[in-house]
Amino acid sequence: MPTKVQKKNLEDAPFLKEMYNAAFNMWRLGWDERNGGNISYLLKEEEVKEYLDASKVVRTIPIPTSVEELEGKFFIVTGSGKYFKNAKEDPCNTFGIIKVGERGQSIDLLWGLEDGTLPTSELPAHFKSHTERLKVDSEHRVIMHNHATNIIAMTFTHELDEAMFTKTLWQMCTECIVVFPDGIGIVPWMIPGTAEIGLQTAQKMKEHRLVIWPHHGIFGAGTTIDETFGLIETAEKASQIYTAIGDPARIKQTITDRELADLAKAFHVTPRPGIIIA
Ligand code: 2HA
Ligand code: ZN
Repeated sequence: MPTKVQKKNLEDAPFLKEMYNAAFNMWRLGWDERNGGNISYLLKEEEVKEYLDASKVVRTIPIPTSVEELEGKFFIVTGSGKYFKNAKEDPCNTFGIIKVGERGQSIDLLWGLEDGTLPTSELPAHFKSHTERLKVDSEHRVIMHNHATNIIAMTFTHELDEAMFTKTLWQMCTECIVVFPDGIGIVPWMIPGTAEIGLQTAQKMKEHRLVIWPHHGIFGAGTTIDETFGLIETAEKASQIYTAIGDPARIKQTITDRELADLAKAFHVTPRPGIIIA
């Protein structure tokens, strides 16, 4: 008789720990007040199957915007209305493990969201962004959204021109151009949670791993939770410095275009064209 392989305890899964630590840290940093923020993390099938029987579906949830390209893929996602403050203490209600169903028209919940809640309200933006990032980077796995305070502040005081915004951030800390040479995408102000904001965010994700929602927050994409968190953290730090400076007229010196070009060369990154003139 074939012996059934014992599944490991999901509470010990490294991907779950990464999720609750990221969510908790985003709250701790003041970026996710109340139920703000959401994360989705593409998991490998083998990874999920160590912990779960993928044929055991808890419930099937229809999704308004189909994502055919993601059919059969597994994700761990944050739940709608969840307070990241509680993420560490309440993982089985805060997070859900889902599999995208046939033709990407529904999702099967395999674990979590035990109180009956739905996955994040920003699922359209997450799914469409995953689709676009996977086209440009086969290692892509994480989409993260939060309400990074100084990024939001800067969307009131700075022009919302992508090239200008990117250049200002690059000038605020030496490491910025190295961490996000692809620059920042910015969508117009829109109603959150809609298919439209999801589509426009994903369009920007074709060329940028950071997309700003004016007066709301930021989306980041990356290959790991740490890398994605670090990307947002770096942009937020640059915005914090911009905001600490206050009136840009107070700036007496900055990193010059020549220096930005030298930095990019030294760290072997290609800055998005049309931003620095050197
Ligand atoms: O409620 O951040 O954008 C979670 C959000 C919506
Ligand atoms: Zn939000």
